[in-house]
Amino acid sequence: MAPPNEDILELDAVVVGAGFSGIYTLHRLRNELGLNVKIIDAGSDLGGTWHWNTYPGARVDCSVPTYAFGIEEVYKTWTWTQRYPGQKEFEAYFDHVDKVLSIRKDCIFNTRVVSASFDSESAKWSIETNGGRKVVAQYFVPAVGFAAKQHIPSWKGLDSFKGVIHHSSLWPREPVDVRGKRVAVIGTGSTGVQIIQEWAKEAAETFVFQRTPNFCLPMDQKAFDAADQEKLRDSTAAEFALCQTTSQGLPRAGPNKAFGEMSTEECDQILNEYYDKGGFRLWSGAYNDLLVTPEANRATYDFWAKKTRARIHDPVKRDLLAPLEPPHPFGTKRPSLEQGYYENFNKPNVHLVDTNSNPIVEITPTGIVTRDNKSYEVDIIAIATGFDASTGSLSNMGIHDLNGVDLGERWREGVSTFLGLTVPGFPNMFLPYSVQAPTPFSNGPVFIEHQANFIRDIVKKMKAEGLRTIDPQPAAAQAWRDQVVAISKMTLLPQAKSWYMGANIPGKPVELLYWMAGVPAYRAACQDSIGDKFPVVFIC
Ligand code: N01
Repeated sequence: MAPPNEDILELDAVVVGAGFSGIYTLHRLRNELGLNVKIIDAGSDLGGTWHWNTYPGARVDCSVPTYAFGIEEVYKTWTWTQRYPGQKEFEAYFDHVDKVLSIRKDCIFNTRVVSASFDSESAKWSIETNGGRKVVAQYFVPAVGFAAKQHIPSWKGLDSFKGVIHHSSLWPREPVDVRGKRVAVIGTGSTGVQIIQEWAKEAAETFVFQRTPNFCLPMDQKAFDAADQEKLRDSTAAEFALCQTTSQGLPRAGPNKAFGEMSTEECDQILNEYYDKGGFRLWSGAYNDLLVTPEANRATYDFWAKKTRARIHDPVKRDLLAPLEPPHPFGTKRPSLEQGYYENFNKPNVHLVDTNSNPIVEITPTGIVTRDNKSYEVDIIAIATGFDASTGSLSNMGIHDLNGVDLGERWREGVSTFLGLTVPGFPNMFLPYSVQAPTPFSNGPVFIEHQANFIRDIVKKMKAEGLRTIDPQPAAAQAWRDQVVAISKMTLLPQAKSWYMGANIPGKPVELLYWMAGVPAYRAACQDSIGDKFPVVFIC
């Protein structure tokens, strides 16, 4: 037997990414099964998306205490200061997570995985990093989230800008001072809205470049006082338990009536109540067919537009921010939660540039030029143009199948997975919080916990049955893909050019990237696959 090569790190499992899904997976495999596991992360610390997204105003818009680890030792020893905490509070939270679960000691930071391939003979993944380090492991878990690959449009002159310019998720850790400056924000998704809210407070002039309006809903933000915190301590376990039963993994049940089953008065009452209470209630739906029935959807849109238009003084801005005719059905692109977003546009120094009518054609050394030849001179630009969601990062990591074909190549015409977690030809690879799973239609940490538990259960089963590898059957993946497509066709989602549909990236196949039938049904499908169906859906 050849002596072990000391330059090669030998592990049971390699996890890529130190965010919620990577940490959960490490915790389950290492702390519960006793596996030798390491996380590799390109960043310098824990947090994943909460490590990278340091842009001004970065804040979660899914509420705590259940946007968090449902691990008792973690939540019982942590106190939140507000319902929707900001990025800094998450940094402190991940520090706390490390104190409780000892995660950092098994992390390799500032390191990027550049290739991974499976060797059938040894039944191990061989992984290489940008520093030339080699790691081998039986299990490979790219846990990179959906927002790891930035989308930066290829505007002419982008590199020529002489001022400060950053993509939102490559933001410097030291603050960018906008006082007295002319600033531009390109993009009005969740990120753009949060930056605009911050910059409009301090900048001399703020130019907002909007292509499609975001149907923002009021954030029901709340600073927790000592009494609130005490109450939360008592209720958190029950809230997490409730999350296990609901469709989106949120601590509230969804609506149980369809639009057609409600009277006009009942609809009005509930729409008003949900809007006034704030949060995503209106998106979760006043009725259960919001994303299915065009009339139901239009009723919510018209209600939202009326409420929003009343907040905007200027008629031109009003028609751009909340048009009478919706550019896409309500909720088919992700709405944001706002705090005074629309009122910012009533200030004379906050300008709205419509890049739908006049796209950006060039970035110059001093500003931004649109197709109508208007030039906007600015000192600072925030590029808030989003991400090549989910597939972008996985397709660029150099992951190869048993025949040496790259995962990006395999997905060139469309995504195919089994359960959104495994891919035929990539044995012992698991993809938490990724494609063809409820990912962005769920409360992230709660949903991720299901997937991490499933990975743990499958590894446990393999150990118990002496299996070296599992690989999903191509037929099982085809059937899963067919389900994703069939569910997509039942909804209004294909009517929007959203990142959910891959439609925000030029050349990316347009298809619904996620599985829309809810977390409990997803969990049941996972359980089925390791029960009686196991020999049918997996090749061992
Ligand atoms: O990205 P986005 P994001 N020229 O893709 C515009 C999560 N998140 O970073 O809509 C001009 O949503 C684009 O216009 P259009 C959350 O799940 C959560 O904001 O394609 N404009 C759009 O306005 C979210 O959904 C939180 O027409 C261009 C914007 O850029 C996801 O991350 C906070 C353009 C991109 O919006 C992504 O959000 C932040 C071009 N060439 C993010 N290309 C919270 O929890 C794109 N745009 C609070």
